[in-house]
Amino acid sequence: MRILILGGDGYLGWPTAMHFAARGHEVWVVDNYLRRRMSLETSSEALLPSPNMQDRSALFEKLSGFQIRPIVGDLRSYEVMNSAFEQANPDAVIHYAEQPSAPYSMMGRDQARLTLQNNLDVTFNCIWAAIERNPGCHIITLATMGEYGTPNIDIEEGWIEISHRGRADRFLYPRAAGSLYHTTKILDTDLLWFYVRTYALQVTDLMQGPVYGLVTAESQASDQLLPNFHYDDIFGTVLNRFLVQAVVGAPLTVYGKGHQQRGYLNLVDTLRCVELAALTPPTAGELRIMNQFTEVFSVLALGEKVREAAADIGLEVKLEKIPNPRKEKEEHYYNPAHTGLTELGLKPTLLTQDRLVEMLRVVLRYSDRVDRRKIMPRVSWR
Ligand code: USQ
Repeated sequence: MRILILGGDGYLGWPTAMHFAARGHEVWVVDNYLRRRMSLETSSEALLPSPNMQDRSALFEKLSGFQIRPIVGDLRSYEVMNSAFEQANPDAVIHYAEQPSAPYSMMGRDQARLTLQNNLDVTFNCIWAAIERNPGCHIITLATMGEYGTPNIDIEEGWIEISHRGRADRFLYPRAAGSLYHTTKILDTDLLWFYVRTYALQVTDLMQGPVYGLVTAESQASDQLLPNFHYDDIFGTVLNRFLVQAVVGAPLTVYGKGHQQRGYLNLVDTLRCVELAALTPPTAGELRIMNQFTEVFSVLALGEKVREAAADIGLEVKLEKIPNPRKEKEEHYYNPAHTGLTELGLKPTLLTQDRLVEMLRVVLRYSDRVDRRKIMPRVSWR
């Protein structure tokens, strides 16, 4: 397949590019380094120094023989999007090109506006490039489980049948996000759904939970191929943060009561899920939605797992409940469905003690780069 990856420099975009290239697909990646700039501006640099896309692509080609074609440009410009579509002529577009941080989107008006405009503009341009250039291409968007929030009923995969006054119909599952970032993902889904039903686009919306991990099959050739890995309060997801905190002997930052539950998945499963989606496109006029996670944990349960794994390699770790900087339910019902991707063939990479120890060992190699000032929450919802 010809695959165009929007946001190909990111934590998920770069490993996805290598994953597809190593399987013989033709891959183009586009990025404007927005996340790198935001990290600098907020003093939230990643743990590992990662070469830029051009250098990483060259290194990947040298080590693996597979090519990744980088395009540097801002996809908020329709010209850039159109030109990327022209060069790649994609069978599938994988859209990661969003401001991905909930805390960043809650810093203030400017950051909220950037998140709203960037995320919606890129999705809009992607839709229009598909309509005007490649109406048959499959758009795969990375949405988020956070669109659903934590309702007091079971969460379905995207859709729900509602019976009302003796009649029934199928609707998008009700959404109630907990940050402006998550709200932009709801707006993305609504935008896609409008264009799917009006222009018969083919779209897969993957509702992903927080991702953890850093090593994938392709990055084993060189640490320079590892994705950008954040442990700060703004761009780091909770388990990645806990791994770093454990390694430097900082107490694990459990927000509030720690009973918040989410559906988590390993980075390698993100790549596999996106591949499974790409290999089985929906029909024209279908918005296929799948919940993309493998295991549900509370924050406290995650912390306990990290504590136990760290003890295995002689690290003593404490959990510390700190005031929750976010507005979120700390005690709630959580029962989301997630059968779509397993039915397509996903074999989950579960969070075992061994895998945690493996990740801790990689992070340990970089422990001298950890800046402890980036660990405690700096952004509050209040
Ligand atoms: N949390 C802590 N301690 C920390 C960091 C987070 O207790 O040090 C808690 C949060 O309060 C939250 C949970 O852990 O209850 C998950 O937080 P997170 O920062 O790992 O994830 P989140 O902000 O929701 O966002 C991340 C990605 C986002 C993706 C989302 C999936 O940054 O791009 O969409 O995970 S989901 O959470 O399902 O919406």
